[in-house]
Amino acid sequence: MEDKPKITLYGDYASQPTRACYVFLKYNKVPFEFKQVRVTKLEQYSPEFKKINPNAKVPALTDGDISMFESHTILRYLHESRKLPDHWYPRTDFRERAKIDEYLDWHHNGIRLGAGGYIFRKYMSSLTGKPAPKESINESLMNLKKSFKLMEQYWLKDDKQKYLLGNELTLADFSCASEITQIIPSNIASILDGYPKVKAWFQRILDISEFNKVHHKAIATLSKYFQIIDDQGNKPKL
Ligand SMILES: N[C@@H](CCC(=O)N[C@@H](CS)C(=O)NCC(=O)O)C(=O)O
Repeated sequence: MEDKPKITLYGDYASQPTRACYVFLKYNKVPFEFKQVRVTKLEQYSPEFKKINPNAKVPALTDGDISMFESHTILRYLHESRKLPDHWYPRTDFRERAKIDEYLDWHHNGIRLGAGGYIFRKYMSSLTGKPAPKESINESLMNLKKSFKLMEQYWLKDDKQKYLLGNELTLADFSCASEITQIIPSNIASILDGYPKVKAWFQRILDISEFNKVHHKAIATLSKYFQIIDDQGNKPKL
């Protein structure tokens, strides 16, 4: 067997894009080492980590003498360098690949803007000493609804389709579902009831054991922290 250099994934279980890369490695049985960089402890700003990722964000990855950041870059690199099955990100069918890229590019200013934005503003911003104003929390909620609506009408419009881009898993599924996980322990978990296709698709991903193990732990941990903040505020109207 070819001797590959050892992969190290740097990240935090509380980070959505870290979880996407972590689960992808686990699901595909790629050996790797995980080094925790705890964002709540601002470890992403340590000089050692900034040598790996000067952008000071998780996740980051090293593989022998190459290092990289941005979860979608990491996923694509792992797929190609470890020769993982084609369905994740087709090598020859550039049309299918374009549809996956379309999702991956939309992700950052789509679902992440809404879901990540809501959780950061509602729950995490107080950690920075500057809690977000109510209007900006509501703005994230609007973005989240817009994203869920698009998912229902576009990627998940066909009821017979199991995953975002068809009946096989692609990079888009793990990336998107990792972002949605954090909604479950939050005060807006019931928002998914209004988007039944998203809810059913998300449940299908959550039922994948490698995904479930990691995300179940994240939901439990976030839930304890979110509860403390929720006890101090009101439930928003959905
Ligand atoms: N687009 C990046 C997002 C990376 C990112 O924003 N990571 C967050 C955690 S989820 C982080 O490290 N935040 C720390 C900071 O901004 O200081 C990706 O997909 O990897």
